Amino acid sequence: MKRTKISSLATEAFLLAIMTIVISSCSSSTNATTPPNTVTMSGSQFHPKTLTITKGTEVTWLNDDGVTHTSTSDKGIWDTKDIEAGKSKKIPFNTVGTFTYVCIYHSNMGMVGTIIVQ
Ligand SMILES: [Cu+2]
Repeated sequence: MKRTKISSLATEAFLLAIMTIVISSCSSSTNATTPPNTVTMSGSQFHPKTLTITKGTEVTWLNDDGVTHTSTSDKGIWDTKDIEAGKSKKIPFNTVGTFTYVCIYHSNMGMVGTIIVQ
C-alpha cells in the first residue's frame, strides 16, 4: 500500500515535469516574449516574413541565429549592414508604403521579407 502511494507521487511529479516542459515549449514557439515591431532572424529566415506597423515606429531586427544576417532594402532605402549573432538593429519607418528587403547573404535561400507601413 505504501509502495503504491510512493509510485503515484512519482507519477504525479513526472506528469508535472512533462506539463512544465510542454507549457514552456508552447510559449517559446508562439514568441510570447518577442517585443512588438520585431523581426527575428532564425533558420536564415525572417519571422514574421511580413510585418505591418504604423508610420513613425521603429522595427527591430533581432538575430537569433548562429550566423551574421542583414536587413537590406532592395530599393536602397535602408541597410542595417551586418547584424552578428545575438545582436539587433533598429530602423525607423516614417513613410507609408510596402517595403521589401533581403538578407544580402541568404536571399538565395529565401531570406526575404516585407515591411508594410500604414
Ligand atoms: Cu542572412
